[in-house]
Amino acid sequence: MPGIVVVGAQWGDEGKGKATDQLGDRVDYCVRYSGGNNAGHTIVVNGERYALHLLPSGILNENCIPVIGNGVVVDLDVLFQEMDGLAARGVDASRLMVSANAHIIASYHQTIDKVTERFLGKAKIGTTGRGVGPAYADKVNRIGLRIQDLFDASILRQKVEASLEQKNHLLVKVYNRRALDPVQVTEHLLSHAERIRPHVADVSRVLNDALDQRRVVLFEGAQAHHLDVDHGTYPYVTSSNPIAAGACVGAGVGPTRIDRVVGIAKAYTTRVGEGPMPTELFDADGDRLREVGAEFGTTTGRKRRCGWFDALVVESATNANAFTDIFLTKLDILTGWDKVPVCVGYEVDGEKHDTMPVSQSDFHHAKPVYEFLDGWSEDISGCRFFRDLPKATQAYVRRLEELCGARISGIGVGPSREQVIVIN
Ligand code: 2SA
Ligand code: GDP
Ligand code: MG
Repeated sequence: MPGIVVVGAQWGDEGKGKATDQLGDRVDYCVRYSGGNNAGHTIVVNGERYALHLLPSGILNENCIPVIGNGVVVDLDVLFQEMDGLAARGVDASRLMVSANAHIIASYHQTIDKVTERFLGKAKIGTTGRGVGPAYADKVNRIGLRIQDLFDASILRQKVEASLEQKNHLLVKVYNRRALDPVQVTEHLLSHAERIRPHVADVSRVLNDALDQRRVVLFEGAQAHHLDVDHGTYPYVTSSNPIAAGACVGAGVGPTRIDRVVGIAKAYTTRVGEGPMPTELFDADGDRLREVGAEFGTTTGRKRRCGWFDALVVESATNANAFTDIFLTKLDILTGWDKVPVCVGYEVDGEKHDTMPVSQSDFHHAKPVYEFLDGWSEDISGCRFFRDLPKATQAYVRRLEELCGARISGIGVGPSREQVIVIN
């Protein structure tokens, strides 16, 4: 099973970092293929917590080569801070490989991200403010900066000037801000050139050669299916393709290379930022899920919106990503409820739906139809086999499996590396 993709099945923060790490020492290459430092992947090893934003989670396994693919947008300041932070904790990041075609997040992308959100007011997306959307916009607009441009100062200068000509106009005339200085921006970017140079590689060739040799390559999705710019709840999405197919585009491997697609689903639902979420709870139950589940943004610290498991949301991700199996996380957080509601349908303006509606307006009005499953009171965080789980917990897992359309192959019962149940 050499080509494996890990994809969030909901709106992110399902525990992809932990699930990726859990595949651990069997993985030779761990590849980020989309997004940027908007991501926040948390891994707990021997009681130590690591929050990774740009580096692939495989960095924590010393036999694994971490790779940043062409589909990622890279803020070099953040990348080096993250590498230095890990080095200070004894984690060596020197084997990192970065695609020459990956795009760069420059300081002006962050500025534009923040002022646009402020300008949008109530219509805002709720971005992480890391400059991710504007960097992808420049990529598609063909005025982006690539890692390889750092090695040609005159090209870089021209590109920054061209890009800032437009942006300064917008900043000064529309947003009433100061213009940004292209010379300063270019000099700052060039100051990173020599440090990144030894990491730059032909990632597509490296990965295809590795797959030819039956090495295990794990493509680590950031964000999630429903934040995908094509398949998510547009416009309340991120600006890249986190879905499984995005791994091929964002790393340079063909679809025939992918053998397994693991959907990561939380045992309930969370979302951060704006956009529809039918099972969102606005009452004490929602607060309880947030407190017990520690549902606060790994990157921004924002409160995550919390609600019950929405089977239609995960089933739709199973459909578009062809999950071979699902890893169900944070099941331990559901301990202590008499009944656990699971959304099995929607009512939209009097009409019943058993799959996610095609129209986004309908999804905004969708009222969840719940099935109430029996809860359990036992602490399950020490369980390591499916048979150790209380009967009601087993029934909850089996029902989710039925509703989501893919086999559940693993369960998270706590944040630590070893708090996992593998189901064969
Ligand atoms: P952006 O910044 O342009 O990608 O924001 C667009 C939308 O995508 C959402 N988004 C995320 N949702 C969940 N988790 C993310 N990572 C961090 C985390 C988020 C944080 O791990 O907790 O710390 O707040 C992430 N990144 C982007 C975002 O909320 C917008 O809805
Ligand atoms: P990611 O973006 O999908 O990697 O997820 P985040 O790291 O943003 O958020 C998931 C959070 O849940 C992190 O704090 C993890 O340490 C934690 N976590 C992951 N799996 C489990 C689990 O099975 N149980 C519990 N209690 N916490 C978990
Ligand atoms: Mg996260």
